Amino acid sequence: MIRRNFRTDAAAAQTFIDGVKRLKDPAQFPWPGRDDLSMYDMFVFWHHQSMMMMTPPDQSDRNAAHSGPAFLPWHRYFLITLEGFLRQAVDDTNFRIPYWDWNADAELPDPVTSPVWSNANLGQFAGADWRVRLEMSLSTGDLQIVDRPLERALGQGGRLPTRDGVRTVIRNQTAYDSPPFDSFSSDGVRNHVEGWIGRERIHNNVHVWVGGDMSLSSSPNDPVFFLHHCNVDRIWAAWQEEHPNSAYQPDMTAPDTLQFHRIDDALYSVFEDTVTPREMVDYKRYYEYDTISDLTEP
Ligand SMILES: [Cu+2]
Repeated sequence: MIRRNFRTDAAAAQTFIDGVKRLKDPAQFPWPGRDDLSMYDMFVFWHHQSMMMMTPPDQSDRNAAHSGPAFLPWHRYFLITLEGFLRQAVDDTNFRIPYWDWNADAELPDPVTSPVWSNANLGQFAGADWRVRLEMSLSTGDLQIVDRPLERALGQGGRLPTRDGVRTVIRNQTAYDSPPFDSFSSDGVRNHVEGWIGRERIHNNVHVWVGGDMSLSSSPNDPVFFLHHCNVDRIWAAWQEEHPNSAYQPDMTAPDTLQFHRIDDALYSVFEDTVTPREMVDYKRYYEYDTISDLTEP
């Protein structure tokens, strides 16, 4: 039950690639009630919907899965759910999503030349076979049906975060989050890792660096979304190991305006199940990482 390094573990990388291709196929994994769409496309819909749900509705910063405390547990839940479908797709109960260690690519003279983007790896998803079927409309913001290849703009904007920068955030941020629990002024590891404050702009910067479909609310169209968020989750895991006495915030004494983000609130889901941030804290119930020491050593 180990999440491994996509860059150095060819078997984990290939199994991930095989799995997402099967999950993307409406014949193998149909999205019930939606003609010609697959369960993979359902994850694109779910992510987009989370961004459309402002929490609370009278502001435009915090939504059900971003710019607030639930950012880390919501994406952990999102990945665990996809991981379950991938296990079915590849028929391997031990399979776990690999992570993209973009700190390693940041050290290359030109990160675009990373093996991650070779045609044997993620480069193949920018070809004719992988189709984007749902995308965020740039004019209305709504989700619309399309049929086109994936778009990327590697390295044309943004910057891959440095390992030193990530280590500094993990070491220095002692709180999980802090009032007002938004993107503008909250201190704590969540806002630094999400990338609204600090020098590295960790999670956001990688979305911008990949560009194209990764810069939209329909960003899970690019399979690298899941490898990227696996590494974001690994940073949270490393921080949890470094700060075992720092609790998730906020608890249930926070006002209703923080619904979807308090520790025992249901995370926004398209499924019937009720999963809370508290249930996402102990990730070792689901998986472990092959290493986190690269993020915690001085
Ligand atoms: Cu997201």
